[in-house]
Amino acid sequence: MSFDLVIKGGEIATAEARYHADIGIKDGKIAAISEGLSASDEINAQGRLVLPGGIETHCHIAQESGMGLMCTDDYESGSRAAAFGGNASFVPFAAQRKGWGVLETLETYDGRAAPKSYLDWGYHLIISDPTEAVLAELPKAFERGVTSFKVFMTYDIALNDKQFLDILSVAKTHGAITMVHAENRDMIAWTTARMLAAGHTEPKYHAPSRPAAAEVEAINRAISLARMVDAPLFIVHVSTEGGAEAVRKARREGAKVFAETCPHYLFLTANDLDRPGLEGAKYICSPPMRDAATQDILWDHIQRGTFEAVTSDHAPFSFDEKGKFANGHDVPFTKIANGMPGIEMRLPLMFSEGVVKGRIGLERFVHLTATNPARLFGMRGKGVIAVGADADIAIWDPKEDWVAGECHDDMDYNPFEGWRLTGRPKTVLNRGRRVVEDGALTGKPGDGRFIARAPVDLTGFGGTHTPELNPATNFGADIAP
Ligand code: DUC
Ligand code: ZN
Ligand code: ZN
Repeated sequence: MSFDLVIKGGEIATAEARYHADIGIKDGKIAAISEGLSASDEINAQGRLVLPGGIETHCHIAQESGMGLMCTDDYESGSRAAAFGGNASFVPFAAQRKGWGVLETLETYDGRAAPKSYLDWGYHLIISDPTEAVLAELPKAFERGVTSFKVFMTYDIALNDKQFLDILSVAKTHGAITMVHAENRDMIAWTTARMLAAGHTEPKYHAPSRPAAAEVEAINRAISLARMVDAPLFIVHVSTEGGAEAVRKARREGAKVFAETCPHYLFLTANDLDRPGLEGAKYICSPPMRDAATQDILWDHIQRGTFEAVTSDHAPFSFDEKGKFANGHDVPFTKIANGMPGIEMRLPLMFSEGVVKGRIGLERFVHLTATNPARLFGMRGKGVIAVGADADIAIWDPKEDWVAGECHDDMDYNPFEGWRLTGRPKTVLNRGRRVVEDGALTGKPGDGRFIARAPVDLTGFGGTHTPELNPATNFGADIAP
């Protein structure tokens, strides 16, 4: 058999196993995994780890914030940074603006992504205006391979519970999964108003303005709604003990409830918001970081399998008047752009602080950062090293000792700057194309392809649950029997 490229002599690690073998690649796919393979084009992976390329399923790229502010990274800089961070594909959001249709939204994002992305990409469709017309148009999203939605329970784009149920039931009918930003809007509004009235306007008040209770309440409510119609639910950026416990309990009881947490909840705390001057603004993100005790609890949930994924929630706003301070420098924390970068740091942080420090095994690292997101979000042929799969591969130097500094995004800060880490992705292939090789950019913008995703595959994800809502008799809700 002839190959276009062979990766030779590395240690392959998947979500199940570790072993030494060569990988033969042909036409962008893995064609053979064996010993003694050769080709005229070879990558020497001696002493290196050969992993499924990371899949980043929570990142904001070329997307306007709730304030209407375009984020700092477009598909070129965002996918470039993702690749340097060991990712071979990503799934940013396509955000419906009020009044926009479904296809209008997706086509707008196609125009932003297709000419620029170094990596294969898909979209989660954010629904902020679920009118009858939009609900009727949603099947068009499935036809195009957009099989996940995201809704908000906070901000101006928050849906009410009826609208949330509409989305859940349409998603269920078509085999999609609904993601949710779960924080209680009114609890936050109430707390924030009191803080501002008391003159508490600095960045450090961002954290107490969004108390853990607001997240826990919203997660429990989101779970109740999803269980009522037996629809799959994915809770993004869980930051609290109560939220993680609610997910765990729901899963134990057989509900199709899944969740992620993010590196900033594992490695940073609310104290970072209290850095001198306006430095704390760099760490404003929602939900806010909590405390060191919560970090330990979230790690414990990672170890116990509560989370399906660890994602970056890359939401880049530069530390200047185009980003964080678009409303001015002398403004309360509520007017500072919300979000932090992290797409290039997610995998190195999880490898160094998770795998190298013995908190998680390498197999779980692969599971949380590639294999499981691919499965949950219908990315067939990605997230695995197997014959027939896309040759999406990250080759790591597991021993490199380095200090985090500037990233390859368009941002002017890295919240993890100065962190000393062990292990670094060196070469990343997307469908057999070298995007990054030995730490240098070799890919081209526009080489990535749109990933038409399959419906969510829940095989093996635990028990089933009898919905209280009987579609034959209750309210005519549009759910599958
Ligand atoms: N939610 C996100 O998912 N990302 C950035 C900010 C936010 O509120
Ligand atoms: Zn969010
Ligand atoms: Zn986000």
